[in-house]
Amino acid sequence: MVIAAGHVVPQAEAPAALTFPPSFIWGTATAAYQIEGAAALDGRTPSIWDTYSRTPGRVRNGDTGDVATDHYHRWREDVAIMADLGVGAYRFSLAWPRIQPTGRGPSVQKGLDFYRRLTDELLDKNIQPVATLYHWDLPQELEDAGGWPERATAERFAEYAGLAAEALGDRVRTWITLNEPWCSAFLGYASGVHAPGRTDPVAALRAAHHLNLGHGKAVQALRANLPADAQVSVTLNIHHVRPRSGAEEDADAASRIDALANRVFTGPMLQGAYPEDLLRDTASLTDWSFVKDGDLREIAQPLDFLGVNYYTPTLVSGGAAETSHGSDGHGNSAHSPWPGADGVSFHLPPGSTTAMGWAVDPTGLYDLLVRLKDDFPQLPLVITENGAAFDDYVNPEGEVNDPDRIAYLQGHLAAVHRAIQAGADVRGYFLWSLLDNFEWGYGYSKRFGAVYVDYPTGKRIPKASARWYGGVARTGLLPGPDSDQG
Ligand code: IFM
Repeated sequence: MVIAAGHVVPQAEAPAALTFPPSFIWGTATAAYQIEGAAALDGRTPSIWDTYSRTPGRVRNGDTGDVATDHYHRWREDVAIMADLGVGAYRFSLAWPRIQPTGRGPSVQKGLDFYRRLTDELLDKNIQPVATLYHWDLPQELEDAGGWPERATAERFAEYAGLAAEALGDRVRTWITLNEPWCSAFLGYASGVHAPGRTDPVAALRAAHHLNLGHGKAVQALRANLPADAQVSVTLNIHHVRPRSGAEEDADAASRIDALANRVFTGPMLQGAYPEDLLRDTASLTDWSFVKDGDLREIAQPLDFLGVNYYTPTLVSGGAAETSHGSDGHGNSAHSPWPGADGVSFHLPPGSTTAMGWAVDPTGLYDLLVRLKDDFPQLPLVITENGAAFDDYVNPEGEVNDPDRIAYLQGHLAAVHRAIQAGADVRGYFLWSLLDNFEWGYGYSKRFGAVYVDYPTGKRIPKASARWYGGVARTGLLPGPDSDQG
């Protein structure tokens, strides 16, 4: 209390730090094509992203992942940075074209050795490795043979999963099959803003099914090659879809997008069936006869947790199509990534935005986690990505101060804490990303890292948010929004 002019004025007290469970896992995340570079070294062959990014006009500024952050050579330094921060886990992806270059046949020793060295170093520093098998870098030869719209790609993926587990299962205990299959299917084959850049809505639906099938087969291949205590999962970018109003047409729009974004994956993977409304909404495009007998049984494999990536909510309306938000927040294309949802309009949710133009709204994360708890009560959850891009720069003192990112992370971690209080079984959080990196169609123009990368030299500069996050990871205590930053 403060006494002023004879009155007692209540003073805002600094909010107390929030305490996370001692077993909560604090990590950072990256993906192979976004950071590794060394695109043609040690037997690696092109993936669809090499081809796509080398195609003029596809990626901003003509950027490619040829060098990226040069993590392939600087991995030891990057692990040391994580150790300094004090994070307990690192989620990275294995580059399929580095391990099995053509997507067929035996593995390449040099490719596997890179991941052996990396994981040995992580374990040495008490950082738990979490490997994602597929973060979008399909070997180009498999795309030339038809890519994810073809069933054979699911078979190839399972074979690769078995090879990877056999080679690395002695040191990696947590495995994720696919990262964000929605992006692979619908941005890759419908809107074309991701590799391979096709714009065929039926191919996108076929791709979604074969990604589901590949996931189910890969889970089985992993389990067959991993110790019994290994953890196996998938990462979905579950969209938290909100209707713009209480009108029936807006609710219908939200439900359509929920089916196309979320239930197209959670249905078969977690409940053994495609949702009826999805089949109905897409019936004018396909009869789904590419789903064969036994597929759904194969897809619905038990998982040890669900990986959830969240950045921003999705706001939609139905009725007459509008162009209020221009796109769905995933790059601009004349082609929709939402087959069968022609009348749906996308809107920018209220509030401030990140450098991606994505609304900052931690309530979306809270609502999403609570919904997942209600829908799948037995399934533990891990936030496998959350973070934000801002226009970071190095100041004359050589530092990078990023208070907006700290505020973003603080707000979202507080939402995770609230969700845990509300009963959601959230086991961990991985900040996207450890490093600034190749942000797909946006090239190097968007910086998501907790660590700044000076691309011409490769120099790493931990941002203020890295120090802040390290403090949270080391203590399990989340400071209030206005506490000293960094
Ligand atoms: O950079 C991507 C990542 O590869 C997948 N999830 C979203 C991130 C930010 O767009």
